[in-house]
Amino acid sequence: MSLKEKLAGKIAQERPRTTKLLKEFGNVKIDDVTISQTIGGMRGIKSMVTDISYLDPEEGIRFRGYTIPEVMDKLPKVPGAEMPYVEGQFYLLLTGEIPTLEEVQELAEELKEKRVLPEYVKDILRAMPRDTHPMTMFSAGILAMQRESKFAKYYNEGHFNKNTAWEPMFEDALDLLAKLPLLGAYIYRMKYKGDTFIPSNPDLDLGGDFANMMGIAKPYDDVARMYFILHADHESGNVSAHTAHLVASALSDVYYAYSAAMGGLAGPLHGLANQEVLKWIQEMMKDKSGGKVPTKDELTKFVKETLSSGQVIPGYGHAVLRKTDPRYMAQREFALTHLTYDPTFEVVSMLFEVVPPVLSSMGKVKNPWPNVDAQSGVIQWHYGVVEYDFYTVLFGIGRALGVFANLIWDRALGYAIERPKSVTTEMLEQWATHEPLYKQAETVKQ
Ligand code: HAX
Repeated sequence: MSLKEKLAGKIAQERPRTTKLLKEFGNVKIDDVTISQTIGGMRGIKSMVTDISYLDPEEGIRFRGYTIPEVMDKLPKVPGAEMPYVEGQFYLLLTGEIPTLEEVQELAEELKEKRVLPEYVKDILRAMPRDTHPMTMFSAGILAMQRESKFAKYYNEGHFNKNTAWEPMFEDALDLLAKLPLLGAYIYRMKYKGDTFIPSNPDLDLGGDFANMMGIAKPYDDVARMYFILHADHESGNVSAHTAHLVASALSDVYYAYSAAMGGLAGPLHGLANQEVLKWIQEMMKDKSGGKVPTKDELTKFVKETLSSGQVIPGYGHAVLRKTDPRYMAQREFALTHLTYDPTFEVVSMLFEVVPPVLSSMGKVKNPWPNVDAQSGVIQWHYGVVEYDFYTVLFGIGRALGVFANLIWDRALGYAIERPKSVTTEMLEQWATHEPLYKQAETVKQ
């Protein structure tokens, strides 16, 4: 059975659950909202639905109910490799089922047929100044391909129907997923490797082919697979996933939604933190410890200096997590096994000891522990990807797996256009002091 046929069966099973909740229980209250949540980035407000992944503050992420070690153990492995197929993670996120090797290979073959980066995308990238950030190029490349959208065509030709709208979304998702590694590798080789390109190899899986096109030898293929699988999803409220959901809720297609999401991922408080971590460590080693691994005291002093200059410690803290990110631990485990002596990894490990007590002593940081970004850059650096402003592009390729699965399900379950309500500062002041809200009506009228 093809992935699309399997998904069609799952959608038919799931639709009545959503319909029943809406029709019979639509008025059941699930949350209250405080002023600090409203001003403070809607933190913790339960207002989105997804079955693709769930982030428990203490335990970390589960993909379709599976922990990271379970996913790594259960997903079919690429023959001869340590890590599973990235394609298998997409299959799992989309269907909730661990695929068989045969099912993954069928999907991998389907994606291989779509592995072509249009020439006009290359022309657009080449027309951009070379000092453009790779995330800007990545987002622009995705947006440029919007003309290929099967969903936009289906809608424009007047075929829109709530029952079938997920199908062209599915097609767009597969088309774009197959092209993202090509787009990323093209940007990398154009920007940093003197316009020398390595063609895609149809014998390789998605992760293996990405390593091939980057021009990096084994075990970078496994690094790529691990990286894409770990970054696939982090439930729906994070900036990139939420942006994609919001944009697609206006019946925009996958290309528009994902290009917009990449603008959010490029922010230093979100995906760009992985580049910030490496930059921060390298600058510290250069300026403070003569290029050597600093002592624990030197490192503590540097962490405190960073904080007193008003900056955050990149790679530490999280809006939902309250423990060390299991994505950090998975990468740390890989680094402990594979990275023979690496001074940057030694500093990353020292930071794991030094930073949490310093952040805790500030009294306001809710989570002093490392997140995924504290560890990912050092592995890339070790295998030769020393251009750290490229790291968020890698995150962008991986994040597509979860975001695309969500966008397909959003359409399948007919989720509505997003339109939360805003209030004025004056209204908040009235609520705060329990004064009557007589002015509210007037403000709304204006
Ligand atoms: N260093 C210094 N201060 C920090 C901090 C850190 N790593 N993490 C939180 N704080 C501060 C906040 O800035 C905030 O200070 P103010 O009240 O003065 O504004 C206070 O502690 C409370 O913040 P919080 O409730 O603990 O955290 P938030 O939910 O507001 O923010 C962030 C979560 C991830 C944005 C935050 O921890 C941060 O800026 N971390 C560093 C950047 C980073 O690593 N980002 C990547 C996160 C993972 C991710 O999305 N990857 O893509």
